[in-house]
Amino acid sequence: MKVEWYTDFVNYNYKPKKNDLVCLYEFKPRKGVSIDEAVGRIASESSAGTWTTLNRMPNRMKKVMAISFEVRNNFVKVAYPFDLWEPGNSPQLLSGIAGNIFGMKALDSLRLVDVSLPQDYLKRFKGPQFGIKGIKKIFKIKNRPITGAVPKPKIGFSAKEHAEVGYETWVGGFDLVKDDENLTSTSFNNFEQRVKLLTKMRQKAEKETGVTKSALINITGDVRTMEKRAKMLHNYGWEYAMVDVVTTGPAAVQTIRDVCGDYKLAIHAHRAMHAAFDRVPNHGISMLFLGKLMRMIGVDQIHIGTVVGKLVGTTEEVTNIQKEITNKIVSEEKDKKNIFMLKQNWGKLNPTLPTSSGGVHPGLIPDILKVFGNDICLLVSGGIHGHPKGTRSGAKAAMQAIEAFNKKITLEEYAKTNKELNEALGKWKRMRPI
Ligand code: RUB
Ligand code: CA
Repeated sequence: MKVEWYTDFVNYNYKPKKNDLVCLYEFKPRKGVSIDEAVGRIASESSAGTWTTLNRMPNRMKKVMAISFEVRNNFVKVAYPFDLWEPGNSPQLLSGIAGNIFGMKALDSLRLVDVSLPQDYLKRFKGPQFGIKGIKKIFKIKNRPITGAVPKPKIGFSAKEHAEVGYETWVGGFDLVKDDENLTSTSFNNFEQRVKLLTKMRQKAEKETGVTKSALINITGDVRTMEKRAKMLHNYGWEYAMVDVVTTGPAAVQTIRDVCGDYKLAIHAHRAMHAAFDRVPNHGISMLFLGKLMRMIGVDQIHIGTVVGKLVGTTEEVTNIQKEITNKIVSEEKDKKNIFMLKQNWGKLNPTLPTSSGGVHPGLIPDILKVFGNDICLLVSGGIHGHPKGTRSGAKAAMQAIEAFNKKITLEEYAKTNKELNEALGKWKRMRPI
């Protein structure tokens, strides 16, 4: 008697339909489990299967069964029928394609690499409210990155000290002052107080410099708290709300996207915790997927890495994420051994501005701009506050490094006539922190 029906979910002649959602997984079967059995399990457990054959099985069940249809080395493409998905429900998408399958005993490891989303599915999400053009318009910036810094250390300053460091950052030439991921509202640095003090300091900085300054203030908390905080930011005239999108989760981000739509606030997405599921190469969920999910839900900026800074992420990985969140049409990328990403048409959804951050200092800026170009939000924190002459000089040094790159002059040459850059290079040179 047949006990299992996993291979009913495999069909190598299947051609995906226009409205199928297609996932790319990297998989490693446990010893003794065949490829067909392995990929059948992936499709089954993420759609309409169970571990054993059943008595009641109407024929129309076939219409909601996912099909593993292409295997290449350790990669499999799985097609999911459109009807499986509730329109506009991002947590449900994860419960399916990124749910139980990671725990199956039949696989030693499994990684969700990418998903190709049909137009009709994407249509039910808002996507970024401002997009790259909209964000650049806030600051009237054309040919350079948007610059920002977190007061460092990342938590510990009072609201007053935080706003003072922020002021120095702004007058040094930076556009943004950013909260760090673990600063929300503490006994020593209360959210409301921080907002009020930053508002005052920004007025002063804008008056003195004559240009627009803004902040990425962290509203992270339970959803109701985030709503209140977003409202406060709106009332005080801010342009952005920052959210830790992994720790709060896609459902929360989706709600906050609606709230921020009403308040005309751009969303800055910090990705703290992403490395818990994307760092181990063959298991978990890729950063590419997270970036894609967040563009779909609608964040305006998201951290994607630096390549050269203190945190993990190779050039290939990071540039693929950049493509995914900024291009309208993305094509499949593969070589003889690996499939890196699937094709995607983003239709009318705005792009998300990549944010590059983590262990950056002026000496690394040319390397980063070489990889990303000028359409990024560049965060340099320790790398300005650790400047021998302090934050303001540090911000100047970073701005000088950007100028040097865009004028095609080496940092060392530019430093001859720019003393802040010279001092920064004296301390850090071109070091790559780990
Ligand atoms: C940067 C910092 C950010 C990380 C996040 O500080 O603490 O939270 O960059 O990492 P510093 P990522 O500039 O002093 O290193 O952007 O890779 O998610
Ligand atoms: Ca941080």
